[in-house]
Amino acid sequence: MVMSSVNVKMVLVGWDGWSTVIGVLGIKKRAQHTALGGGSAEFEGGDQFALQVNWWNEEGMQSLMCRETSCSRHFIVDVRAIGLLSLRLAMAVFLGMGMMVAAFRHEVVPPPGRITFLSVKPNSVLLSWGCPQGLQGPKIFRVKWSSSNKVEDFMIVKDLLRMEISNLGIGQRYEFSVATEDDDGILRSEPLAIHTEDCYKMFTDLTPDTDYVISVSTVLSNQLSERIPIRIHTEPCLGELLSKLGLAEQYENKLTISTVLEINQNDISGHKPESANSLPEAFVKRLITLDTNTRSVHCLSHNVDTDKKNAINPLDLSTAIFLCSDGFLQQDMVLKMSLCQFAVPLLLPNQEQREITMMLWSMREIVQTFSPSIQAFSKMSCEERMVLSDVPLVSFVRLGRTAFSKSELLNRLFSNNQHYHDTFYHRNMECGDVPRKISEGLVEITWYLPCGNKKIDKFTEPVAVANLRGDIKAFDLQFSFLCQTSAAVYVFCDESEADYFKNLEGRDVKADVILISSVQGKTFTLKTVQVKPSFKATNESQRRKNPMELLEPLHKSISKVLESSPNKVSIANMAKTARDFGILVDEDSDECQSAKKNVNKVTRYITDTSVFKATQLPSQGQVWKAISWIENEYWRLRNNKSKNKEDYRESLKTKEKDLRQKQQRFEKSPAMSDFLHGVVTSEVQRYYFLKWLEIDLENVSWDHVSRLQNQYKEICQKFPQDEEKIADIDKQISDVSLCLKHFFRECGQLYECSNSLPEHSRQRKTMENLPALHAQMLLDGFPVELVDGDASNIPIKWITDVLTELHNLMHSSSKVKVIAVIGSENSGKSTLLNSMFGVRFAVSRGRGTRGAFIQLINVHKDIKVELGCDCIMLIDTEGLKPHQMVENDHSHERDKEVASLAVALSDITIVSLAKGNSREEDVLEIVLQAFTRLKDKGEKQCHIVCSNMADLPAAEKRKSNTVLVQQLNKIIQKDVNMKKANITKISEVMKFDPETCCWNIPPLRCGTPPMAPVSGDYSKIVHTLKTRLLGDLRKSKERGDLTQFVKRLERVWKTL
Ligand SMILES: Nc1nc2c(ncn2[C@@H]2O[C@H](COP(=O)(O)OP(=O)(O)OP(=O)(O)O)[C@@H](O)[C@H]2O)c(=O)[nH]1
Ligand SMILES: [Mg+2]
Repeated sequence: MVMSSVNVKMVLVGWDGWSTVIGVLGIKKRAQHTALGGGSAEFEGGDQFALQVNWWNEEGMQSLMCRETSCSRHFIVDVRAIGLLSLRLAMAVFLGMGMMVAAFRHEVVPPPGRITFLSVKPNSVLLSWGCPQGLQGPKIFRVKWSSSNKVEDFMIVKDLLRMEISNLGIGQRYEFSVATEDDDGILRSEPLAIHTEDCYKMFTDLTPDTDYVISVSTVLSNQLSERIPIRIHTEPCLGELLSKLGLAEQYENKLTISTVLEINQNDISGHKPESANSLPEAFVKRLITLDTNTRSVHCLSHNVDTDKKNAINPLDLSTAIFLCSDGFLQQDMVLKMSLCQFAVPLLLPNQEQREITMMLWSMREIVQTFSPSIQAFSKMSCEERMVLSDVPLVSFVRLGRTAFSKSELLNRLFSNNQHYHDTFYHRNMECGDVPRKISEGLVEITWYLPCGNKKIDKFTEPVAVANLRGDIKAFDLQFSFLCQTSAAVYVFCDESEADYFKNLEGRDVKADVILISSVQGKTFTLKTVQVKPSFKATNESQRRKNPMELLEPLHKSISKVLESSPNKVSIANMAKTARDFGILVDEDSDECQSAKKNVNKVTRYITDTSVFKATQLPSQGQVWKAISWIENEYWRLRNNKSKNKEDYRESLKTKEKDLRQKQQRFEKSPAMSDFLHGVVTSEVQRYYFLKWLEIDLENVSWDHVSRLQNQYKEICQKFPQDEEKIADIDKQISDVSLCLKHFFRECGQLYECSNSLPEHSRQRKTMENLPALHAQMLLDGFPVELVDGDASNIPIKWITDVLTELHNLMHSSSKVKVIAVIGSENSGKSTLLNSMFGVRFAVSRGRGTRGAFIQLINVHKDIKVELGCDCIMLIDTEGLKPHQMVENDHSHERDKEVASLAVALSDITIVSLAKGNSREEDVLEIVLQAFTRLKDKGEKQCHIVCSNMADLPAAEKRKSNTVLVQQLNKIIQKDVNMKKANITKISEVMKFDPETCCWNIPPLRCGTPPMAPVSGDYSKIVHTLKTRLLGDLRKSKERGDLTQFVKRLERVWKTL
């Protein structure tokens, strides 16, 4: 029998009775059993054995006999107790007739790398050491020190590569050693000695982050020597910065999405931040509304050019906000940062706690579409969730200070030829040179992704780029982590400091290390570093006079790394390494992990999405569609062949009753039970659960849906007349798509069904809380489906109860004003609402919104009176398709009905047009018809936005507005129904001033995706539009609270 090599001192040997040897049962690390080597063995059971164990060590063969023990299937040899620290151990176990020979090797515990002192103070020392080579898994170190007067002490640390030893004697010599420990086997580093600082005076109660001058003179016989001054700057303190930013409370009670979405005075007035404590709000609001100038936010109260002391570095500001936000706001901010093409935090430092957190959860939502070189040829692109994507990482760090901006150089290096972009904030940007207080040690990440066009792409392969803020001497942990996870680490340093890299000799460095070495900031060279067997740097480029001249060799060097099938680790997999280094991972919280487990219970039922919907979400299937048809028919009487309306309606009612009974027979499915279980647990866990589910569902249906969406988009563009095909793909998309809305829909249907059950029935009781739960979700920023886009119907009982519960949750103060968007399909309606208000309506490339969704925004108490409401409801609707659909069930009229509903419910309607679209006129016709159905025609405020339009000079804009008004008037005059109603011009249909209500919205992105950021012009106009809309809302008359809203909703839907 052969035993594999083991790395422990305990061996568990097992056998069975007198004759059968069953071999080694296992290896036990920390045995709690009494060890045989100590003279006794622990056995369980009945038989008696005579037992002998032989082994060999450096001293020759040793043996141990054990007789008449009680029976066991195992016993334990404690190698440590026998004093064995040898390399080879062979063991024989004689058991009566049976004999077993086990041979195994014991490996040497590798010692830690070199010890260095990061700081030496009068009574403390900051010690760091290298990672033991080749040692996998958790690492335990024994740090020992002894002073010259023989005081000794030690500490055991786990998974850390540095520690601060305090309470040392002042001005004394200490010797330190660090040993890797595996159980009790230890191998120590070379000891290193140092003197703690001598002659000192401790000053306490100094102000953090302040300049002090301290001078010392010698006093001898009352004579004073010359003063020797020293200037010091006390360390900044996180608490102080948070107080300055007004975030002290949020460090414990985190900021949430719903609080930052709230509309307040600043939204109405558009005031710029006056003082530091309004900066966080301004930053987050700008960011979630995709403002590309977010990072340059500063207060008006001080001049950023002259008042550096009071100014705040944007990296400090964003770090503070991240430290004070909950996981969902962090995730939202990271998503918006990536859309703005800003680098996002990978390792977030918390200086106060001396903790570093890897922001894996925060990055989960980032999805990008790009074309690596293999696919560029076939014009195919891949759509990937970036944390799961195996993309090589190249990292950039610095040793000491650099005379130029590393981040600016990176921006140049990774900006496409087409468009320069400041992905990393750098010192030459607004407030970028303000000293950083809490963001030192931050590691940011971004991705360079090719679009497949050689003229545009800088690199033909995707690459992740990390940037460490601060000096690697002070942030050794981050540096070591990057050395382990990157394909290459580029280090900016001065030649005089190159010796520092000898440090790397004992370390586990997986990455290629390349120096961007300068000689006193005058000449610059690229050097490759060889660490093993000893440190050696070789020039890779010629000397250059200017760091920017290094761009070309750097580009070459990175391309070489990318071509050489480099080490590729997805961010999700990097989390393992992070944990080994003692770095926290944001996803490791109990709530997040339990939520994930609950999601797995739901998703285990999914193999095919359509089958899953049919079997696990049956209440919303064909039966609900049939009920919807009947409900709509009841009011609209489109198919009534018999003359008597009442008889017809009666027959419909009977059919509906039958169908409802059929629907009630569907039991709550196992997946739905698991879903409800996931949703009703604690509030924090609920949102983790929903987010995980959203992400997992997207991963499941991704390929199929996106393929169909691309087809849909292509056919709509190339063959708009092929309505049959368009309808077919549309149906396929709705069949295969599976997302959160389907689960919520099922909740609605289960609730509606349970409502017709007897009041005390168990099933009804279990559904009772669902409306309140959904009301809370609406308050917390989740959209709710108003019109079911597949069944073309509103589950009216469900919506009524959800909104009534919401009214109760708002303590009956739920006066609401409504902004709705309608218009051309795929014209950016959902994107527009999202960018204006920071909300999260579904956005997609092909077929996006179906039916209608609502989302709620709170109004701050200070402006409730001014705005005339307690909350604002946003309604996002399905795009209008003027083509005649082939179906004969009137569902093709759904989009028109939804548009009319939205217009009727709203106080302001935004009409979105895709300019240049051949169907523009048809869309306008549907819009005008929706307005003319209203009782209060001509009263409703309307804004028309034209997407993808460049901003025009004032005169041209006026001209184009006049053309639009003429076009609208022409449509009115042609329309038979409007003629009948004596309507002749636009002012009789809607409140619309062409001077102030026509908007040209520039293209969303600036350049070619995926590297194109959101355009600054887009965010500027969208921001102005939002301010205008809020101004209009203020003037619009009050229309009651949510209870009145639901009544209006029911009335309007029935009479459409
Ligand atoms: N070029 C360009 N693309 C945009 C603009 N606004 C949105 N998009 C993109 O166009 C796609 C569709 O945007 P959506 O906001 O879903 O459009 P929609 O009008 O809501 O679409 P439907 O709901 O399907 O009618 C998304 O990929 C957006 O990123 C824009 O102004 N210009
Ligand atoms: Mg949409």
